[in-house]
Amino acid sequence: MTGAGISAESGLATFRGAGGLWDGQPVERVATPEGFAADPALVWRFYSERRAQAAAALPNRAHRALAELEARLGERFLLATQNVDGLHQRAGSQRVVEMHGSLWRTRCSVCPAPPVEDRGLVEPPLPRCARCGGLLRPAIVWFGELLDAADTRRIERFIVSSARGASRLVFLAVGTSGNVWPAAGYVSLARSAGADTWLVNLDSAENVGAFDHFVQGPAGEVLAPLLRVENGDRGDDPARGGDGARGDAGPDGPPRERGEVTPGEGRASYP
Ligand code: BV8
Ligand code: ZN
Repeated sequence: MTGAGISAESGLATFRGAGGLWDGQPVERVATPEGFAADPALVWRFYSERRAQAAAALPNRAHRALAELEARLGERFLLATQNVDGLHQRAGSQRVVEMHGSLWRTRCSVCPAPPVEDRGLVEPPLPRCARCGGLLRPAIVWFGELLDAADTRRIERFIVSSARGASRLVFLAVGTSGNVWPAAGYVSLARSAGADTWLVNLDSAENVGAFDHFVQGPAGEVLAPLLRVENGDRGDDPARGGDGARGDAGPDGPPRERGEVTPGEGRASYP
């Protein structure tokens, strides 16, 4: 499960905090259906700027680490992202669920015409649907809107079915503050399914208490070594729950990673 933090080292702003996306624009004006109804030009300007920024960005080491992990685990891996920037796919990830939609798709705000690929920077006059003449909008899940049921079903099925599998499920969240639902709730579903839960994040998170392990630091620096993707040795690799890491882990879980904090136990700073 990834959030805006994994794209920070690619130069894309996160949402919260100083200089965050919500810093410039009040979320309800640009990321809600009501905001779009009130001022569609403002919303299209906001998303066109994000398209321009994302097009100019490159996937970073953390994106690549997850793509490499997928290459190793195949069907035993699923990446659910809150990000709409498409950098995971550009890093080579294929088993990706874009729970909040994508910057690179546009759909009709009125009729159920299927979304279309669209990389355009939109200015007035705003584009309209060829089928019903309704205003087109970014195919993004805004606040107050339901996620696509097929996406939530795919994530939930992966968690539940993995719990029945031979090897232990590992739930890894990277670069997310755990503020937005239902994304913030999947760690608890995974825990209840017996998962070993890890958070890799620059700061603590709203739902940090739901994680067995918190590795604090920039994802671009800590994720690849943690996943041992680059050098492929099987050391204490949380992604190999049930073998490798789990097999030789003591009762208090896998050996501590540098910068790892077990929630509730003081803060370790990442060197
Ligand atoms: C829905 C698309 C049914 C737009 C987005 C339960 C409780 C409370 C509220 C709710 C609830 N259930 C539903 C709600 C309402 C709402 C919600 O969650 N509100 C929150 C704000 C309280 N949820 C919804 O509306 C969802 N729909 O539930 O429908 C319904 C409907 C009505 C009423 C009830 C139910 C739809 C949510 C999806 C909205 N769309 N994105 C766009 O992108 O423009 S959400 C958007 O914001 C992102 O996609 C992402 O999900 C979220 C931002 O969070 P993060 O990605 O975590 O980013 P953030 O900046 O917060 O944090 C970044 C982290 O990275 C930081 O912690 C930082 O430390 C770290 N970091 C920074 N740099 C690095 C790093 N980490 C590692 N390395 C680094 N280098
Ligand atoms: Zn239409």
